[in-house]
Amino acid sequence: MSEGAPFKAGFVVLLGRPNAGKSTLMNALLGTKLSIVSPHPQTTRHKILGILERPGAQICFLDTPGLLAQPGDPLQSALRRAAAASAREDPDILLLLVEPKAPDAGAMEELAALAKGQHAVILAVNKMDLPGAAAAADAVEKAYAEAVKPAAVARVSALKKLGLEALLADIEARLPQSPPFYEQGRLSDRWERFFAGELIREQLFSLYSDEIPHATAVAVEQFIEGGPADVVRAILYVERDGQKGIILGKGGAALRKLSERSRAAISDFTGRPTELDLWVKVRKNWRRDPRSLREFGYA
Ligand SMILES: Nc1nc2c(ncn2[C@@H]2O[C@H](COP(=O)(O)OP(=O)(O)O)[C@@H](O)[C@H]2O)c(=O)[nH]1
Ligand SMILES: [Mg+2]
Repeated sequence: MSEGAPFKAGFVVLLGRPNAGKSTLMNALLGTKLSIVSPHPQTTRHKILGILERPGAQICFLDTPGLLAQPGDPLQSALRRAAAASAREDPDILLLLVEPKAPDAGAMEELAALAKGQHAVILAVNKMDLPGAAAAADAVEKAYAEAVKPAAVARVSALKKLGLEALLADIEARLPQSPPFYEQGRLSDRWERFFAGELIREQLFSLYSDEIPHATAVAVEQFIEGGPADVVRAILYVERDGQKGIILGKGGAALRKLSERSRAAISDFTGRPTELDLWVKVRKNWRRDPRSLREFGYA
């Protein structure tokens, strides 16, 4: 920041198809793992705020669940609506994230419609570390230049942390003058309790086949700080008895592994020793039940 330059602050919504790398990019920009990541679409179920402090600016990123092409159940529809709604809440910048492959006409049309508004639009082509990415990026950028007319284009690799400084400069240049929205040192507007649930979900993605993490909701019932260790108690809600059996595994071995890995991840996140008490319950077809979707914060 040059001497006396006015402070800037604003909101940047990350939008794109599931798996474009939105959560990986937000984490890379923040330098902290705030949003959980997996190779499976629809890992992100909440809008997650990540606050980046720069010498002259506060950049507030909002990671979204991603615009799924064809929602298959009420949970997926709710996630899709939430992602589209963040774009309509008039952020200062809409950061469209795409992969370096032949442009997906459906996605482009949809993003072009959402990009209409007050905000500046930045197109970022992610996964530039992949072979053949440069040629594919040329084609995607050309198509988006016509359909969306972005104010700036960036090529990045969220995974290898390439191109991030240039992207941040593009973002900062387009933020309005404003005092910061959040107090210094804040990383998010959510509490550790929320992230504990997310870290458990991330372990579900890494330890079980696809069906299980998608069919599971995590409710953190208790998060007690202090003492020799924080005490976290969480319930995994699955849709059917069979899924409960899979999560438990033979003699409960699978659940013990899940529990130990989740405990370690939560402890890494908070920087404090943690005890984790995990339970599994069946809530029949919760993904189709509006009350359950509300209860778990998805609608
Ligand atoms: N090769 C490569 N893979 C990436 C990159 N960014 C994300 N990924 C992978 O893409 C998958 C989806 O990432 P995620 O951040 O969960 O995508 P989201 O659904 O858009 O939030 C994960 O397996 C990531 O490791 C990247 O820059 N390069
Ligand atoms: Mg995500």
